[in-house]
Amino acid sequence: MKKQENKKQPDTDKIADLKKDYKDKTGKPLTTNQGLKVNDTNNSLKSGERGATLLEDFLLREKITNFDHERIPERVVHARGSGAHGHFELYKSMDKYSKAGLFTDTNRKTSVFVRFSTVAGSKGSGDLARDVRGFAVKFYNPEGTWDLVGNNMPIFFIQDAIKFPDLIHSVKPEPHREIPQAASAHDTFYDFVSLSTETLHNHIWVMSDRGIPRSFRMMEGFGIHTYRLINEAGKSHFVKFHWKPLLGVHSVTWDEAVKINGADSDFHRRDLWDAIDAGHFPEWELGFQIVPEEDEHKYDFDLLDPTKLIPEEMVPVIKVGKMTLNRNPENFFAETEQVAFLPGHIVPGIDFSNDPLLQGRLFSYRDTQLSRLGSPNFHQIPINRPIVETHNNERDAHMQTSIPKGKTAYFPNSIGGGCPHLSKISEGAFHTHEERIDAKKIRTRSESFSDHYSQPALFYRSLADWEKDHIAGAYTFELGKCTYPHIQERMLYHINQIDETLAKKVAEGLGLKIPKKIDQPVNQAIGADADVEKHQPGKKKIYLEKDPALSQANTRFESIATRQVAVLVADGFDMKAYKSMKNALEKDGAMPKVIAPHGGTIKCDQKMDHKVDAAIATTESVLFDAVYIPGGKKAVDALLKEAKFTKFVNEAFKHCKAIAADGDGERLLDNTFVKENKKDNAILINAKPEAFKKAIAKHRNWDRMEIAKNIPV
Ligand code: HDE
Repeated sequence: MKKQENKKQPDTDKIADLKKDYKDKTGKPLTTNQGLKVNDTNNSLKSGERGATLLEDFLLREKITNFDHERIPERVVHARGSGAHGHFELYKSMDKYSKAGLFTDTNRKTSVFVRFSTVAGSKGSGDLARDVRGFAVKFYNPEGTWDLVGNNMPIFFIQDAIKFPDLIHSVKPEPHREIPQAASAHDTFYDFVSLSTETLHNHIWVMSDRGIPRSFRMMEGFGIHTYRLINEAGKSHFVKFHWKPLLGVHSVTWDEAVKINGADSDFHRRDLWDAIDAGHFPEWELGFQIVPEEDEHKYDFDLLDPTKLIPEEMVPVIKVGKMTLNRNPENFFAETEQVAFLPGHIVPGIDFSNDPLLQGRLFSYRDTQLSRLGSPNFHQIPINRPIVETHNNERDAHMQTSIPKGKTAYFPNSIGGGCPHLSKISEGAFHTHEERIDAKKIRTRSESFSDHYSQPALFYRSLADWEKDHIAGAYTFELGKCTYPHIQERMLYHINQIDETLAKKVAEGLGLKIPKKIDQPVNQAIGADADVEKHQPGKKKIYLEKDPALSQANTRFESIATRQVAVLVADGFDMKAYKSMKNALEKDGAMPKVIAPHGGTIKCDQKMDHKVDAAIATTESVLFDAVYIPGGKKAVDALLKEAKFTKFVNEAFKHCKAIAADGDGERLLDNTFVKENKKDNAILINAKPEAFKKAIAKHRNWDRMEIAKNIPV
């Protein structure tokens, strides 16, 4: 991740297009929407100084009417999100697999707009909910826009789109009292999950650290469904899309997540904005997992089943290019809120598979924009407008902003010279891959979709001990919030099918026994007339012992760029120690922030003033990745008088973060739980800044976990 000067970023094609709609009010007079200059926007027109307001007051009416209609419906799912602009560059031509311009032309800088989101919460909910994160990318191509609308987990909860309303109704706040907000830990969700065993794989991912990322910039992204790539010769390969963050995949702990939501519920939104604003542009590599058509049936799972991933051990990810996000939106509503992603937005060289979840999505995303953005003309909104001209015979409708010329709006025509005219495939027209189909029309689920325990078990087996421990904690917390013992037991039964040790731990936490069997059928994902026995999930299969790519223990740990380091100081702090640490951290892109007993400025031992970034009363330990105490006798005496500094360090220690202290700084550590644990690898006392940097790059010292659990903060 390179630090770059934000202002110097050249405009992408899409930014140049958006600039046509920028409105800059600097130095401009206030006018009505008709351009009339206004001399008073503070007083309405009245019948006398103390009289009633007059209906005539068009200024009042325009201002209030606009205000009354400011809100549009929030997204029915993924309501809370944050967006950014950037570009995608290809490493080398992938023409062997796809004829899409963005996968063949290495000279291209494809404009992108990305929106990250949580799923269940409303627009104003906290960023640190335990949830799936949306990872939606809009590629503005000269051949038309392609949307890759994915998540930060490689699989989904359900196998058929028709179940989506049920899934979402179960996780959203319960309908009678609209509780809880942005949380899956409640009765209806576990009722649904325990009766729909296809959900168990995505569910265990949500229970893992993937459900509480440290940053949007430190998440993987996945297209989830199997898609097709089509080359110039018309040959099709199956593909899964992956986004790999160059900063690695990192998460916070549940205790932090709960506290971050209170301390800064915009934590992820702010983190993305600030990083881009500071020139630390987040980057992801795009990867393909390619499966030749002839291998479609060679796996123990069905490629069309969106609850299954293809282990990277079986099909490696080929890195094909890099996406960089380097510009924040100008206006949240105009861009991030109004952007409309549709999996059906496709370009030649990419095509859909028959995944029944994807097929349903192809309907839903266009449909939902009609109530959210209000008109089939939503594609004319600047952020949604393709970078190429569009022409067809669709006409009129609400908020039509273009002025199509001519007499004809139908095809074929001769009056309009046959225009807009059709194009040949050789001229770039889209052509659906001609798949041979010989089948009955039937409402059912393929039996090949019935294996529901093998992949959650593979995921769990592939994790490090600390990750497994977090999962046990998450299940215990979530199921502990479920008030029906029969649902808790049903869940324990399923967890036991995934892993017996895990089930034992969770059962202990819940104070329940693991049932040997439960009321059949468990898989109610089938219709009333289906053969119930046939669709029961079979016992887990082990076709691969472990897939290292599934564990965050195997991610990248090289960089400390953008890591927030709290520097705890008071008047008289040791400037020499501070400067040398600050310079060393900043050299590698970390962001030291001065935290002091009060705001404004603070004096070092050289009597110089230093700007305070946050008064201790206004910030919390959970907002930082590491802590440094530069020392200075007078300063540390002052820090010891303020209990929140001690709490700050104890929390950082509990959350397994790197902590460094120089000189007198050690006295603050001696007032905390660090005192008994100075041999810890990520506790650095009078050590070289390099050692501290190494510890920060490791993200957390999970070896401390057992001690950390007993820290009562
Ligand atoms: Fe979505 N989803 N979804 N979803 N989804 C929406 O579209 C839907 C699914 C995803 O930042 C909605 O414009 C159905 C899978 C993201 O604007 C809606 C089904 C994946 C976003 C919708 C799914 C996603 C959405 C709500 C089951 C990962 C946010 C607003 C068939 C591959 C995009 C909107 C943004 C948003 C429907 C399942 C990802 C209602 C019916 C699987 C990232 O159309």
